[in-house]
Amino acid sequence: MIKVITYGTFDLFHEGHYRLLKRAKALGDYLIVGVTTEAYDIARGKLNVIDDLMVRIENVRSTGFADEIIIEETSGQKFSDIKKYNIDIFTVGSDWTGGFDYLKDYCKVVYLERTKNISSTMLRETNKPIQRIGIIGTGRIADRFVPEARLVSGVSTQGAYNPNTESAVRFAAKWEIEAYKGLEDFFSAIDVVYIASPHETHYEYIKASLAHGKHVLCEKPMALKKAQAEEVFREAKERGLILLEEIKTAYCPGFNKLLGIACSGSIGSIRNVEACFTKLEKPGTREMTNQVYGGSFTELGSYVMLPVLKIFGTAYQDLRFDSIHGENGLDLFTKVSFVYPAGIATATCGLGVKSDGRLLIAGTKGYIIAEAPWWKTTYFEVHYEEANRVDRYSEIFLGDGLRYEISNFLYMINKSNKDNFKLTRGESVAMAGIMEKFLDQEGRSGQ
Ligand code: C2G
Repeated sequence: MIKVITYGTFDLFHEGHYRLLKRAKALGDYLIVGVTTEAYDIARGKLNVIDDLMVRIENVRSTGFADEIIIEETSGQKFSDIKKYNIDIFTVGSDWTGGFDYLKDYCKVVYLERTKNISSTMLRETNKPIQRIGIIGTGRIADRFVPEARLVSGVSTQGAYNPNTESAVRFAAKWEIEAYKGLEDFFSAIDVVYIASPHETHYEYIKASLAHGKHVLCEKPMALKKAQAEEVFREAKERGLILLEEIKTAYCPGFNKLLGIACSGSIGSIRNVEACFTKLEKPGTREMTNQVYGGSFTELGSYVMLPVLKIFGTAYQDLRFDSIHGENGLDLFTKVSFVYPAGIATATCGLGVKSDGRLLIAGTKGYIIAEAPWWKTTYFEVHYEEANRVDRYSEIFLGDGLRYEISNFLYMINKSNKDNFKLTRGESVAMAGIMEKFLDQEGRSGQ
């Protein structure tokens, strides 16, 4: 008798799960299915699991493919289950290809092709809150997005569009999703859009997505002109759609904890914010060569403006930019100085100058310090006048962190909650306005 084992969360049970179980059963004579517990999903960084464990077990049972159902509670369990149940074949979907090769010493490991299409008929009929994501732009950030999206229950990455079809096809093959050659085909196959194309194309893609009735999650900087940001938010509101700017820091738990403490009064009234983020970039990249939209501020400015706007708001009295430029005229290092009625702030970023990337928030009773990479906040300290009095805070930051914003986006869609306090429309509009002022000063206003 050939014994097969597979594992999964099986949340919002869909045809991808059904087809996986059917083929797993066909690999042998006896199929054991391990269903993950809530605690294990939390531990392995899977967010937003909706169905209760009992519901998920019942959904697996009702397929009729499982001869035995067990629960998966810990990360080392697969190894011991294989021995305990005398397993011949371990199988899982191909989105995990390579991930379980370590089990090959103990049994055969088979990766079954992931189901690319979750049909709209099924979603309509079962009323499942699964959002099929379409990605516009297939570069480096999109590559980070797909594995993160797999760890958020309730979304399924359906496909990608890039006017450079070759790039879309390569990307889709890598992630086992569809590639769409035309935008119309793309929009008709998906429910929500993630825009990860070059900065200057965001505005047009947002407009097109909204016009097709799609909710939008757009990479930073969402817009490079204030009026454009206002226009797309107005458009989204009129159509009852969610439009959210992606700045991963804004959605991560550690940064939100830090803001909560900063604003709680424990360091008194806040008078100064200094945020710095530098990342040495190789010559020849888009960031270092695009004469209109490249440079450090368009690339990293959103991160460093974020804590300033979060703490002092968008009503600054004065703003000043100072930059160091490279030979091609692009800013290699930029410092923005803000003046507010009750405080001052600097937001510094660089692609060609390395500095101490830290976030410092100073108040009348103490200060908060978060070292680099504070934009993925996992640890910060609160210091007071008495040098030996230090409060220390830690928080998790899972993977590349994009799962937090995907989860937030999904929450807003499912709860029809158009107001996102983690990054408000007003803050996104203010950032677009500052980008616009900067590009004007640099003499590269673009479209
Ligand atoms: N699956 C699939 N096609 C999809 C979605 C999922 O073939 N469109 C497969 C997955 O590859 C997995 C199974 O269905 O084999 C269950 O998927 P999930 O519930 O998302 O569980 P997962 O997070 O993949 O758990 O220990 C847990 C396992 O390692 C996998």
